[in-house]
This record gives sequence, structure tokens and C-alpha cells, in this order.
Amino acid sequence: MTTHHIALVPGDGIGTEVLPPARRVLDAVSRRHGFRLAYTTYDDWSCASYLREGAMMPDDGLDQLRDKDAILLGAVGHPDVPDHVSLWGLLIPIRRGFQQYVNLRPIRVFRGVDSPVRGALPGEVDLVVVRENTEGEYSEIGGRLNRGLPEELAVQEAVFTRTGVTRVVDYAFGLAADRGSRLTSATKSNGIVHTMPFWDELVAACGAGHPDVAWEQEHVDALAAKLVLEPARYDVIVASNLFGDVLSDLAAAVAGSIGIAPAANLNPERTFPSMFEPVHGSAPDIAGRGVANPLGAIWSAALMLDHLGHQEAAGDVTNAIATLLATTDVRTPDLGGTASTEHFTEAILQLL
Ligand code: GGG
Repeated sequence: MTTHHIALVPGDGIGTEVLPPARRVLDAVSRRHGFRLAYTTYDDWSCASYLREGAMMPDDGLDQLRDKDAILLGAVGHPDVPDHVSLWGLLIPIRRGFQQYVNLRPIRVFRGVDSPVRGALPGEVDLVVVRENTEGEYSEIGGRLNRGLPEELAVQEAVFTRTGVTRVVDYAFGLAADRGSRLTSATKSNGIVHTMPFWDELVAACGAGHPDVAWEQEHVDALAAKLVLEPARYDVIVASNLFGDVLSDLAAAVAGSIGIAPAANLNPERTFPSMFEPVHGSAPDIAGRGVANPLGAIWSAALMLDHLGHQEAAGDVTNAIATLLATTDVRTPDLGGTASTEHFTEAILQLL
């Protein structure tokens, strides 16, 4: 029997509440489909560890993960730890260290979920944001001077490389070709005069190599507005690190709740493990109350199964999510219901 070695990193807040449901779902489908998942859990890689020992993960953290087939992560963030410390202490070192340069964020409006947006009809909105995941605006280059003085200033450099942009844009064109769909590139080259024109040139060069894919570019501000007004017109959106993060959160809210949204941090060459995580953060406001929506983590687990080559098992999980939402009124509070995380998870398990 095939065994896949999975690293579980629950992290902080509701991350620790949504990973156990994802694991129960994984255990159910792996039994049914005849493969085995062997887990190593890294409970202590979190803000609690940072507050105690000054580090989110040990110095040899990446080495501990290197031989795993995939990583399933919950969330990072704590009110007593600056967000940039938690992100740069755990998530970003893993994304960069393992060259997970594609951050894939599928968004669907499921039947039975009320979108706050009039044009977001179930079944019609089914898009994927492909976010560049290792460079761009997420850069440590820059600094702050004259702290506390009236002359205080901060400078932040963005880094766009030919290799870094081309590889993710090429992936997005390939995905659009596979889906038989169109691609939209998010730009802002009217205001950002060096990096964004470079991004646009590299997108055009990739587009020339994919004559089968119709593509367009839109300024990110207009694209954000249209994503709210006409979400169904989009299929594959490719965007820089920051723009992709913002657009995918926006699109997830359009689809009813960020609590459902999954993400795959992919190393397409499979030289290193890929990482799967719900889009949501640690949500300290609801952590510990047992009401977190587990669907983002469960759908992320389905993306992991797909990556590991278990397409049927992954399909079972996404079908169970769709059926649960379409045929029952079991909902966590983010979706307008009163169900607990436990109750929602039981309801999904009954459909598997
Ligand atoms: N589920 C992972 C998590 O905690 N994400 C929080 C976050 O702020 N992510 C920012 C990012 O994806 O760059």
C-alpha cells in the first residue's frame, strides 16, 4: 500500500481547530481509496513557541520537513506577536525554502451559500487565483530610519525577477489551457513604473507562447471592482504576491466566506514538498470557541490529495463539501449558521 508522509503544522488560533477535522476527512478517504497517510505533527511551531523561545520553528525546521511528501498547515498569528514576525518566521521560509512559487487559490460559489454579491451565482463563479509566492512585494529589502523622529521614513523594495515571474505566469497559462479558459493578469503599470511594466512584458512573452489561451491584463484596482460586480467573467487570474493575496481574499469573500477558501503552495517541479493551508488566518477573535469553519482546511487537504496523485479521493472530498452545502443547512457562523466545527465536520464525514 502506498504511504505518503505528511507534516502537520497546526500553528496558532483556529489553525489548531481546523487541522484535526481535515485529518479525520483524510483518514476517511484514504481508507476508502486504499492508500496510507503517515503524519508527523509539529505542534510547537507557532507564536507560542516564539513567545517562549524567540523562534516560530527550530533552526533545522526546513530540514525536518524536506523528506515529507506534503505539508498541511493551519494558520499563524497571535495578538502578542507582530504579524510580520509570525509570517516571516514560518510561512515565508517554507514557501521560499521549498520554492513553492505557485500559490493556487481556487474560489467557487457553492450552491446553498449566500454570496453578499448579486452577480455571484452558484455554479457560475469558479475561478482560480494564481499568486506569485516567493518574491515581488514580499521582500525583506528596505529599512526604517530616524525612528520616532519627524523625519522618520520607511523604504520597501519589491523584487521581480525574469525567472520568478516567468515560471509562475507560465504555470498560469498552462492551467488556463487545461481548463479551456481565459487568463487575466493583474497589473498596475500606470502607477508602478518599473516592476509592473516588466511584469506586463513577461506576461506578454508567455502569452505569445500560448496562442491557445485568450488573455488580457487589467489594472488591479479595476479588476478588484469587477471581481465584485461580475465575478463570473473571470477564470484564471495571475497576480504578483501582494495583488494575488488581496484579490484571493476578496474573491473568497464574494464566494460567501473566507472560511471556505483553500490554498496550495506548489513546487511544481516536485523537488521539494508542497504546502497546503486554508487562506484564512488564526482568527484570534473566534479562536477557542469551537466555531471555526473547517472547510478551508478540508478543501486544502483535497488539493493535497490531488497533488499526491489521488484525484478520485480529492474529488470525493470536494463533492462532499458541495453536497453538504447544497443539501443541508448545517453551517458555521461565518456562513450564517450556528453549527460548531465538530458538528460541521461530522456532517461532512457522513457524506464520505
Ligand atoms: N492559513 C495560513 C495563514 O495563517 N495565513 C495568514 C496570512 O496572513 N497569510 C498571508 C499570506 O498568505 O501571505
